[in-house]
Amino acid sequence: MTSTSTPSLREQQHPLIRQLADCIEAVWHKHLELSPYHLPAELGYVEGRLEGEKLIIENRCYQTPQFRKMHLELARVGNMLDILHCVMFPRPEYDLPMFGCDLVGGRGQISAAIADLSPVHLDKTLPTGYTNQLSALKTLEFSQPRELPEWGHIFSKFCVFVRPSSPEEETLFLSRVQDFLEVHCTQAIASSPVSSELSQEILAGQHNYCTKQQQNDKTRRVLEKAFGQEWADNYMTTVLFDLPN
Ligand code: BLA
Repeated sequence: MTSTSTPSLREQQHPLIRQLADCIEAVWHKHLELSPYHLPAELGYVEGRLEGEKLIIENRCYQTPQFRKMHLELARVGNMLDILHCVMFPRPEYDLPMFGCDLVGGRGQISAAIADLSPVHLDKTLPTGYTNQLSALKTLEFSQPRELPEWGHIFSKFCVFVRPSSPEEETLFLSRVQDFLEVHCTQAIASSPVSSELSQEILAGQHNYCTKQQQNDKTRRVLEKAFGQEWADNYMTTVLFDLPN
């Protein structure tokens, strides 16, 4: 098959992944002034093999005045594993949380759906505007909530981590991510740069977030099996969770 006749990865993925990818990009385009962000050249589109199955990774990456890097990644391993990964890294001159989202599924079922606006302050507070708007959202009930791993204390009390067990729960998750993104984008464009002292603290908070995310053994294992240990480590530390300077 030639590349022109290959349908995009998104069209082959689980419907929730497709819808969430479309939703993320729609909210970004609606509120933000996007410029391209260039990933290390050879890492925009990647193919490897995992247990005989083809692993495909497709990246889209932007930046804006408030965000250093906005990364949306879609990945698929044969017909076994479908993944959406998204992180928005604010520029440390702005007092903004980290938006992160991960959807992992296979064989028609999403097993892990997580989304959060994660604090970058030691006391785990979010900016007041965020706390007010997020507290006003309805508390959601899912029939299969999931337990955070040990490194998961980086997430806020608004974090949603579930195994969605019905189309209704999938829709509920999708609309909550949309709420997070609407809050995040409108708060971000209304925010002003902070003092360099505060900006140092924010930078340290972002470092901590990335360092903890790099400890996700489940992500690391998939990448190591397909591409080897060195490649996986490089990818996790330069593409998925690179530390800002
Ligand atoms: C879980 N992430 C997982 C799982 C896999 C991946 C296979 C296990 C699924 C399950 O337990 O049902 C794999 N995720 C990947 C891969 C990529 C990816 C290969 O993004 C990229 C190519 N992870 C994130 C972000 C968050 C996140 C931004 O990338 C949160 C904001 C969270 N993923 C996250 C958490 C788990 C997970 C908390 C569960 C980890 C655990 O239970 O130990």
